[in-house]
Amino acid sequence: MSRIAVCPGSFDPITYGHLDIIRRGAKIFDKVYVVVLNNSSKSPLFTVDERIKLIQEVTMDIPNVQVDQFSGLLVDYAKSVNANVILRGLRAVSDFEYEMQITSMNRVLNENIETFFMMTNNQYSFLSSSIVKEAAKYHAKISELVPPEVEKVLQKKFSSNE
Ligand code: COD
Repeated sequence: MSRIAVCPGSFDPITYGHLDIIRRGAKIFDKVYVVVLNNSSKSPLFTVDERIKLIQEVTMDIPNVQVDQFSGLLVDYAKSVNANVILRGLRAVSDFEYEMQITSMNRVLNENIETFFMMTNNQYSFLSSSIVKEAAKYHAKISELVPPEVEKVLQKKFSSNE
């Protein structure tokens, strides 16, 4: 049986923290679907298509990663691609409460899908898309936080918004 995982997120935009979880996950699972969930409760900076394009660009060298999008229930998406694992990253304790709630709910919705957590790399424990956007908005140096492709589009976004 293939080990297929879904790595869901907003990825608005993808950071080195996300990329680290995706790379490590791709060594454990046969296939990893990186899925941009179109979550209506957030107002993203990047469109879903822009986010997908960036993820594709920075994961191009990982052959068992496929990028996709989905709106609706994550467990339904997982089922549609025969995935039995949801892959998530954990940073501070503050992530735990939210993750526990979503994991428990997903288990109620589909008890055959397991959630697999990977602890953040120490180097990226503080890193989130929100912090990167905030820094980019004020033209701070972000080259250690996001891949060059992402840095470029963030700089463009914030220079044209002024
Ligand atoms: N180090 C390690 N992991 C990281 C880092 C970092 N620096 N930064 C982000 N991550 C991890 C996050 O912990 C997460 O696992 C993943 O990367 C994606 O992060 P984000 O911030 O892009 O996306 P989230 O966490 O806001 O996820 C958005 C979702 C919509 C995917 C999520 O809220 C979700 O699964 N919602 C449930 C949807 C659903 O099915 N609802 C119905 C049942 S409740």
